[in-house]
Amino acid sequence: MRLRIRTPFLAAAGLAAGLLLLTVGCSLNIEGQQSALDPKGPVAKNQYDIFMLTLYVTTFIFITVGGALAWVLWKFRQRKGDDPNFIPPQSHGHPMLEMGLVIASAGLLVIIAIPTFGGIILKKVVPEELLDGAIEVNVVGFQWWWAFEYPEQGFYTANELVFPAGRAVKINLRADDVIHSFWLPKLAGKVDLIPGQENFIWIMADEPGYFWGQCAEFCGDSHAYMLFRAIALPEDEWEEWLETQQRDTVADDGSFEPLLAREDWGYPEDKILKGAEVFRQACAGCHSVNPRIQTNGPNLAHFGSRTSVAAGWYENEYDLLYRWIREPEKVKPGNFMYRGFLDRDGRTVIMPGLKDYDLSDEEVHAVTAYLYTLR
Ligand code: HEC
Ligand SMILES: [Cu+2]
Repeated sequence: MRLRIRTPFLAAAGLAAGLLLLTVGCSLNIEGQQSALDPKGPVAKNQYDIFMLTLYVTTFIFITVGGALAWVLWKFRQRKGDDPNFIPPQSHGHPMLEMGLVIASAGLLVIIAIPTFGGIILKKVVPEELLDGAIEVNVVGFQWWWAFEYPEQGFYTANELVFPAGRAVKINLRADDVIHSFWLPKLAGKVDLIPGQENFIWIMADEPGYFWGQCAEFCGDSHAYMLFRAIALPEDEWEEWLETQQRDTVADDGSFEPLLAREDWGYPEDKILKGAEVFRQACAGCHSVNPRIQTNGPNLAHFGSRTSVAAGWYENEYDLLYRWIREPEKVKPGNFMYRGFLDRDGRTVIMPGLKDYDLSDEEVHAVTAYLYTLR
């Protein structure tokens, strides 16, 4: 008898524990790259505090309700010699107890609601004392990458959001194709980018740091590969970065020749010049290398100094960049590199003549090396 009850129970408990382990995700490391439990700025800290408060309140409810249930089950269990047909005296309601439970539940909800509303207001409005020195960035989400515009300085970049540590960053969130969601787990919670609607969030990093971001709203084939990086710099490096980003990186005579001094090219001259030619023919239709112009693909003006490739999916290393340019389809299924882009009605616009481009390995090597001269 005993065995018969215990075996299925243990099996179910084991299964539940196993499923739980599977569903908690890939990492139990609280300091992991995409951990929201390791806040590094005021907005994330506020959201973390609300999360912990909610966790405490719900743990309290779980223990009291679960404890009461377990106690009742134990106290009124059937004992040896009990008459199975015995019906205990019936009661119908207990107004004091019921009122008490309603009031207690409402009270717990209020405890959670007050800081939650505070948090909603906080993330929408930069506090007065942080307005001084705040910077502004326009973010547009695309399938499956991010365009970052610095409107005050008038330049664009992609997939890496750079900003000064210790200052508020006002982020205007837009989308043209489908709904995306901007999520920097260590700096701030998710806010959607919705076509036709203007959303806003602000972030701040307490210290300089390197952060991992992710699109957090399912947006099609390669949604899971729609990452980005955020880099909080010390003040002097930020000023330097700003200045560099606004500089041109290629000659404006249509040759796409890098402006970087030849001795710094790091590759044979003919290779780079060939790369420039490949870029002009096969890439420039979608990618601008002018920091002041945004086209259909990520702006590549200063790509050589970026740390990641393919919207934060790869590190920016030669072999990985080569692989991306050689076969982007294998890296990010369904992505629009070489395929065109989605227009406002969701139709794929194929760039004219694109399909005819079949680059040789040598050409891909040339253009890969070329991209590293754009700094
Ligand atoms: C039809 C338009 C189109 C053409 C042509 C095109 N690309 Fe792209 N490219 C894109 C799009 C769109 C993305 C973003 C893909 C993604 O991450 O989902 C991209 C991404 C990239 C990236 C990664 C950028 C980043 O910040 O992560 C690099 C590098 C790149 N392309 C290089 C090239 C090179 C080199 C060529 C020419 C051989 C080329 N592209 C041709 C549209 C194009
Ligand atoms: Cu997305």
